[in-house]
Amino acid sequence: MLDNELPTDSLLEAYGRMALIRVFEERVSELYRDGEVPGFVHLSIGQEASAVGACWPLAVTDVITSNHRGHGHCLAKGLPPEPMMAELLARATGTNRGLGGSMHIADPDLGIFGANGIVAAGVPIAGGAALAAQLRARGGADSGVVVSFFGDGAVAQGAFHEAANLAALWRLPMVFFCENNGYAEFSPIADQHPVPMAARAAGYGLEYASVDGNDVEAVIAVMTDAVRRIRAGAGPVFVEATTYRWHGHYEGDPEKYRSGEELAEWQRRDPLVIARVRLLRRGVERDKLDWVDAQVRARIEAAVAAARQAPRPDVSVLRSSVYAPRPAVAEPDWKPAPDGEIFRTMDAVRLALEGELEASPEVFVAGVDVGKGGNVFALTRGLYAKWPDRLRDTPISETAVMGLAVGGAMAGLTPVVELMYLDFLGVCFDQILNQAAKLRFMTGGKARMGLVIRTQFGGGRSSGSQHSQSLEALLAHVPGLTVVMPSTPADTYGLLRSAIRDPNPVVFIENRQMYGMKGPKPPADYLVPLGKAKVVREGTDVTVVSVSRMVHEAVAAAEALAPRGISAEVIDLRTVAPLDKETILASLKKTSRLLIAHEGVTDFGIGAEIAALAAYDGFWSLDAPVMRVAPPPTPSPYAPNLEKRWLPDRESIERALEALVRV
Ligand SMILES: Cc1ncc(C[n+]2csc(CCOP(=O)(O)OP(=O)(O)O)c2C)c(N)n1
Ligand SMILES: [Mg+2]
Repeated sequence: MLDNELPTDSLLEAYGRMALIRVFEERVSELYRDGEVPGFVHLSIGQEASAVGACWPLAVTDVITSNHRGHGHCLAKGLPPEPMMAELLARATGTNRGLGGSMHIADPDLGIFGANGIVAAGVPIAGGAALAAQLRARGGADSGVVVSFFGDGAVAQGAFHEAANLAALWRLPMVFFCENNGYAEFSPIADQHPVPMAARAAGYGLEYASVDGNDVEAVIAVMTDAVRRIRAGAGPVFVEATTYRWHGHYEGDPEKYRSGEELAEWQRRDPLVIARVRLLRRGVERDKLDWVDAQVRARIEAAVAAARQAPRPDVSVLRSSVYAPRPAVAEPDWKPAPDGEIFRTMDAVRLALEGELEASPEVFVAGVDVGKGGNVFALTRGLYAKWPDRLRDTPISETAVMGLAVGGAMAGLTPVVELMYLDFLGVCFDQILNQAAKLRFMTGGKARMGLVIRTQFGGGRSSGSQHSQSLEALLAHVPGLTVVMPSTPADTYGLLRSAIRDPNPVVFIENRQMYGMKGPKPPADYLVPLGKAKVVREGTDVTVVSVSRMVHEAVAAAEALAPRGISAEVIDLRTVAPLDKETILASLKKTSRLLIAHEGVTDFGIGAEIAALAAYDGFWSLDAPVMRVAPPPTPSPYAPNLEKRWLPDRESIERALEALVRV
């Protein structure tokens, strides 16, 4: 018996699983050609042994992440073909309720954290799932394991690099499973990578194993060994499975980049034929194998027939899938006592984190210097000493950090990750824009995505164009995100605690100019509802809508105008998105005039959205044009005199209000 050799009944089982993938995808190819499957389809025919072998040692509770070529991975992990076929036919009964399609098949309950339309995006998400497994094992020997599937092309992505570095550093329980099929889209591997995969793995300190990806017994042997050792506490492993896809990169690919001979060569190494020949040699009757094939065919035909009969998704699924229902939080009726305790915004952040870390063992905090370093603004000081395993200092790898949040949330943790400056959004935007914001939607509401990204911004101290930006509009434009910008220490505390308890991805944006600001300290159980604005100053002549530090400038402007007989009402949005339209419209009805003041540049900023709300829903209330006070559309300048001109303040708001009430 060879080292790799499986018991015959196990090899027969593996053969059946490969046949299921083959027949499923052959049928999908036909349905795509006939126009029954819309969108993009990438088939893995020829690669079945790597999918089946990689998932072989996994339990339901273990996790995989996949890529655009993910049908085989999902079936091998245990997803039944019936809901998957229904998904491809865009039916309500599909795995993702018709909101995902081929590139986004997922079922978190089966440990399938998703195929993914963004190359390499699943790898940092796998890191988050692996952190969850590591935290839950608490140093014990029987850890859950995560297998991240990706192609040779994905190894050139930054997301891969950050995730590999972090996993090796933290010894996360995961397998980097590279299906090297020789091509990334149309480009051969030699045009993509200057060094072999083994050299890359060594560069990260990852253990490396290569395997014939068309030999299911060989893949099972390598993976069984790797997974056993990882469960026992060994670090992550990079497995390179050499294989080949028979179909084009996508269905319809003209395949100009490869020869018929090359394809024929690989087809002679068909993973199903290899397994079949071995089974025959080991005495399994040909009839038995034909029976397995016939069973698989019948099952797939029935899946197609059922999917065709199934209803199309109802339009209501669109709205219901974006946000998870928020827990009811009432507006607090706390009134600070005149001689009550005072605290600073920075204390509010620390105390809110401390409260939530104490309240739930599922909460963890990760980011650059948030642990031992206590954060660059000293916001998390002291927390690491209490929870060394849940305060995680990370390398400067913001994509990997956001992946920890996405994968951790899907695995049921409550991640609170830090983006040191809001400006650094650019280096990790995919994990926020395409993963955190969309995975609940694309899984038809199934994926848990309760996470918080804490960050800060704040112009006015010559921090320059790359450390000052108020980018809330960029985030508010993305359906699925909740964007919070508190303006007081008490709100910071109450909103941050609510954000951590919220089942949606929340970007929590603090203003660093206010970290030292003092204000009344609310009781420990103080919560402020998300999505609710607050009238912070009542008035009758004009409404000012503002957010974050600009609220204080707006209130100061309103106070300055009061002696001149101008009564301005000031609304603090607190949550930018979703926007509290009711509070704005109710105020507008009273005052008939609207000014919006914010720190993000004027053009395409949140003021434009609020102006559109007023122009349509508030049209009959308006007695004057809507005005905006916000910086001009240039990056923020360094020179203090220029920045002072650039940034709105109480004087510019006051001037605008005076002009507006005269219209
Ligand atoms: C970030 C990103 N860049 C480019 C693409 C377009 N694209 C989709 S798959 C692919 C090739 C991926 O190659 P590989 O990782 O080797 O996987 P394979 O297709 O060979 O299975 C490309 C370029 C994408 N979806 N995402
Ligand atoms: Mg490839």
